[in-house]
Amino acid sequence: MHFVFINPPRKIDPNNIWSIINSDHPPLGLALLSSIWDGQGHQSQIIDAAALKLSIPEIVSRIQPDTDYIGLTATTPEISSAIAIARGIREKFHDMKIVMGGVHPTVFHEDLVRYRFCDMVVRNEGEAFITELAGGTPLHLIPNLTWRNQQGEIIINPDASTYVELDKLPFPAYDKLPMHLYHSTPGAARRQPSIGMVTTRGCPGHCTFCFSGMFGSRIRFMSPPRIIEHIELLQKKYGIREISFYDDTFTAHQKNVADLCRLMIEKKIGLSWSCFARIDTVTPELLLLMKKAGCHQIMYGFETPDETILKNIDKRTAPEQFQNAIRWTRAAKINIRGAFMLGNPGETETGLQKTIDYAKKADIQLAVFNITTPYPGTAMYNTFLQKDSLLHQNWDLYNLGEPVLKLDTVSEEVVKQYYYKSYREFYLRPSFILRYLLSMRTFSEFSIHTSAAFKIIVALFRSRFGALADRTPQV
Ligand code: B12
Repeated sequence: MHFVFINPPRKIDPNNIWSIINSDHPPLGLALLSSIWDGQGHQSQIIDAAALKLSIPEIVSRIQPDTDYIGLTATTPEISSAIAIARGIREKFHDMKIVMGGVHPTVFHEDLVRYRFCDMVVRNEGEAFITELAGGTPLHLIPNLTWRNQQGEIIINPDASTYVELDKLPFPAYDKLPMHLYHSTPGAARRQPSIGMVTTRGCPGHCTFCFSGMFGSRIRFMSPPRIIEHIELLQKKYGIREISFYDDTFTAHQKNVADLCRLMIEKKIGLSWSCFARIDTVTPELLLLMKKAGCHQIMYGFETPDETILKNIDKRTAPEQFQNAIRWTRAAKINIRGAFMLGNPGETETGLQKTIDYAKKADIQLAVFNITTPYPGTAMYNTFLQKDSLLHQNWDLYNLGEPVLKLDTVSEEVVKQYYYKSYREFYLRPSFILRYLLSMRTFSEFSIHTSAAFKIIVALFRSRFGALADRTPQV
């Protein structure tokens, strides 16, 4: 049987800063499912329409009539693209079975099937579904599946009782992907070619803005030897020289990270890398070891220096902890990319300025400012939905650059203005520009970062007054 997996193209306003700073990351979920499907004796293809920048008609024209299943993945801002692809395919091939999965379909599984946007939705992890379908298990016995039977009834199968063990998974089907097109976020990679990797699933955090329900609250890890095997494959086959570890909290299990670093050093793996971490999961010793193993940048989610807001979003960190994490990281000679949120519940105009001032004063080398976005499935989304305080449900605009929350303490116009102000104030400081230029070590590093910086500056000036986008829903 033939499965075609599709990563939808991104629909993002070119003035949105994320259209410039987003990485091109391989659709690892789809690539894993493709590996499993082929491993059971079937065939599959992956169309990474996001990396290839394909239009909907171009995607539809690549589908062969003998395809049995179409598999679409979608985050919230990608769902309208996924639906448009499904419609295009339906018009041409009436009987092809369309399956959706990923974060957004997991939350809206019933609606997507009920309104016939697709035939089935796989909730949460997709590996068990693919294994069962490939082995011929009838649909009613496949866990995590929401589907429509022949009578047109919606059936919601029970949740799986277990999660997958990461070491037991095959490698993603990299050979089916346009590997030359992937790269890390500008500013995150020192060397090219670079690529993103995910070595854990689940998150012990409780942040109200994050959808961590997908993979459960118990965090699962790939073992250090398996991570090394994976890295070696990427190095040998694709010449990868830098990895961005996109795990929600790479340092959640300090012993695992320390073991991985020791293995990297012992095996002279010769890789440069960056990761995401929580400020309360690092120690001076761990940071020194990470540096020795090739880590040159950590992204910390500081979010805000305001203690009350940190409590409102259940971040479970305190501003006093920021300083230690920054000092230890810089002492280990690792750069910091700070992530900040603007427009959280309880935010005021003075608070917005305080966040920007904090970012400018702290010893951090890069900063990312996002407008708080309550993704469906999160506690924040549910709270604001219940009190009728979501400004809109145009999923295309759930992109971290448009206000979604109606706040009593600050208007959406002010939040949007401070969003652009944050980038202007942080990045257009002469001291920042000089320090940044001096930190470039190679011409390729210089050209990659400078072209991204140039695009950001153009976007900042074009959107000088931070007008709000048209919110008419697309779907
Ligand atoms: C790497 C990453 C990125 C990368 C690449 C995104 C991508 N498309 O792969 C970059 C930096 C580009 C990115 C961008 C954004 N991201 Co992001 N990202 C991640 C991150 C950290 C890892 C993704 C990953 O590779 N996971 C590992 C793979 C194996 O899991 P998976 O893709 O979910 O697939 C599994 C299941 O979902 C399921 N499945 C998925 N698709 C399908 C399809 C079928 C047919 C089936 C059967 C099953 C199935 O099976 C897979 C195997 O179990 C996740 C958090 C996380 N830990 O997953 C956030 C996450 C997906 N991102 C998030 C967000 C908010 C964004 C942005 C919207 C932010 C923005 N700036 O606008 C953009 C969206 C742009 C885009 N195209 O996605 C949110 C999504 C929330 C939401 N409801 O949309 C997440 C969940 C983070 C969070 N906790 O809030 N992101």
